[in-house]
Amino acid sequence: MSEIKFPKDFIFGTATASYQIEGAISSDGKGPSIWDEFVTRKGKIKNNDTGEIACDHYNKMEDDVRLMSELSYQAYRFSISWPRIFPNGKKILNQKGLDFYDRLVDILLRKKIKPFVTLYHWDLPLALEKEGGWLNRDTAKYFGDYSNVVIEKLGDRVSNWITLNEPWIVMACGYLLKVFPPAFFKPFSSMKVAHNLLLAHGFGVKAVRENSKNSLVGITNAMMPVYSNRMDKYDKSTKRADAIVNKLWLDPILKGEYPEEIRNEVYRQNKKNIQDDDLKFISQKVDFVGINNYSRLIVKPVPFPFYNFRPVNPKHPGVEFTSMGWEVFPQGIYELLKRIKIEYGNIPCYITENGVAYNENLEQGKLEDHNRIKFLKDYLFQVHKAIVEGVNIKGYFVWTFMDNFEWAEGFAKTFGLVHIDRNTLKRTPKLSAEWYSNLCKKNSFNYLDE
Ligand code: IFM
Repeated sequence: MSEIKFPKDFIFGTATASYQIEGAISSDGKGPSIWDEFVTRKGKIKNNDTGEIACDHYNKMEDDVRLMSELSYQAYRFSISWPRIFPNGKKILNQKGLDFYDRLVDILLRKKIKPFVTLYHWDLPLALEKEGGWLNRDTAKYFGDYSNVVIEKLGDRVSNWITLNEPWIVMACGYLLKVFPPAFFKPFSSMKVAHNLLLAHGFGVKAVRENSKNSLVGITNAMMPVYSNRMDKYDKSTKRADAIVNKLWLDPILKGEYPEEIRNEVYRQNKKNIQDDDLKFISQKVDFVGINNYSRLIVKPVPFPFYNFRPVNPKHPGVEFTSMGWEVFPQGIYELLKRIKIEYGNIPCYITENGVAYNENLEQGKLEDHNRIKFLKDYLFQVHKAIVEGVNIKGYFVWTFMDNFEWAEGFAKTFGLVHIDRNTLKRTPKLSAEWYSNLCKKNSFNYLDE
């Protein structure tokens, strides 16, 4: 059977994030985020790109939503820029910032596009970084205050909330690899960062429960199946990698405890930071989990304390990589989904991001990205297989609606269904945008045709 049909109420959407698309970094009273500062550091971003203009979505929002609607996309996952709402991270509200998202939600609903709102997709107010950022437990509390304000305003119309996007990436890229702000190397306080992020998630859940009774709330994690480079055994460092990459961000929330493999280290690094009821707070009931998946992780053991693994690239014949250098590994999404069913009680889940960057250019005004369509089909085939096997998957979001600021890679890497001309900012749907549009309309796709 080549027709792949999804359940009737399955939701297909696209995803973006504030700093990656909005631009207008100081318009209407917005304060600086850690990214506004980081992009000015020499050598940190490819081609010295910045999010100053990005896709200028702040000014082109109505046109962007119109295009989404013309393409029949059913849902839109976007994030709120915390420093647009609280320029200094706390206390003094910037009403104009809040009004922007208020309008966005109204316009989406008018077009019958379901909003999924992420409260934190990496643009921490710079003022809070100066007070210690995610190393400071208070940041989690301020996140709760900010969330209360946003949900109080939008919670009468938005019914799906995501507290944090990919806390593992926040920790790994910001506090280990130095490729994202604050660009520290702190392997022996990274578990403090993790705990404070999880606490922030708890404050986000509480804010949803208190301000929007009918809403659903979850967290979005970057998940990857972890393999050993020896392929023959699941050794200690592979287990450790899996505990840090995957379990650390789900076990405390869904099981109320840190994973056994790393528990001692988590408590050691959090001696004065963890308080008695924290795990109870972190494990308040969530309604779904979001999974972002692009590839898998293969690791080799190294003699480094705690972080005793390093990633390695596969070399087997036929292996394919995207322009990010990530292995194309569709079966990985299936493995993760099965794991959610088996290990986490089949909680409802969304694929909140999946997609691909390839090197590509418009040719005579068109972009025929057959490779992206193939990628999406292969991953969706695996998602479908998991649904057939009883995994409770509610929806799927392509990363991303339009080409945008890909963090340290600047604009060099394009994940969008819609091409953005970097000079004119003209939006041109790629062939994949049309293909996805058909999928949204029919709720199915044919594996063999386009
Ligand atoms: O662009 C990012 C997004 O912000 C978070 N998830 C991964 C995407 C691709 O790198």
